[in-house]
Amino acid sequence: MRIFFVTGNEAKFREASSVLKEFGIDLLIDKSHKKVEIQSDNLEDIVSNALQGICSDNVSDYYVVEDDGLFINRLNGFPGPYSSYVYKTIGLTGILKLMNDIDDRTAYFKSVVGLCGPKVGIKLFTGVVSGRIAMEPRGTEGFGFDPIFIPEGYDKTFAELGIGIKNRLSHRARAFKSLGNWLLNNL
Ligand code: ITT
Repeated sequence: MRIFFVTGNEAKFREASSVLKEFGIDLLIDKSHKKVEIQSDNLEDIVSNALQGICSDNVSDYYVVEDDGLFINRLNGFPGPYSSYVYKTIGLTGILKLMNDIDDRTAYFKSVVGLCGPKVGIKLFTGVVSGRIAMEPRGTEGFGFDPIFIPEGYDKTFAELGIGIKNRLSHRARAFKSLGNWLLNNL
């Protein structure tokens, strides 16, 4: 089966398509629909709302959208749903500055993936990976906050570990795996 991923982020698309390939699902990038993002501190609401703008009653294809956030515990979950904006404005350096003098550097990434399509309505799948914020950016692979995120059980950042390991543990891999399992059992 094939599914369209409505996203402007090709790195997200590459990671997600490699996960779904293992389920025999072809993921195609869809740049013709727009992912309309409401402002909310809840990723699930952002995803559900975006899907309502994509899937009408007589939709004939399956679509997914995904919204993510990096949640830093001692910053009360900041940047969370504002991660994209914070990445573009203060960036990695800004986040590291906010973490100066903070000992507890624990954080997690959360992904919410939403599916809509014929007879499906809207289904949501989530994935979380815990870890900590590095002292400085390290590594060249991946995208976004990967150079400053060290997943639990490792000493290297996602940008150092590379996509092979990232795709075994990441928030995105977990959310898309649960989508893949659901599709295998229900469609
Ligand atoms: P869409 O077009 O799909 O919305 P986006 O890049 O705007 O793509 P999100 O709003 O879902 O993506 O993600 C928010 C930001 O969080 C994103 O721009 C990255 O900076 C960061 N992020 C998300 N997933 C990440 C990951 O796996 N590794 C590092 N940073 C990530």
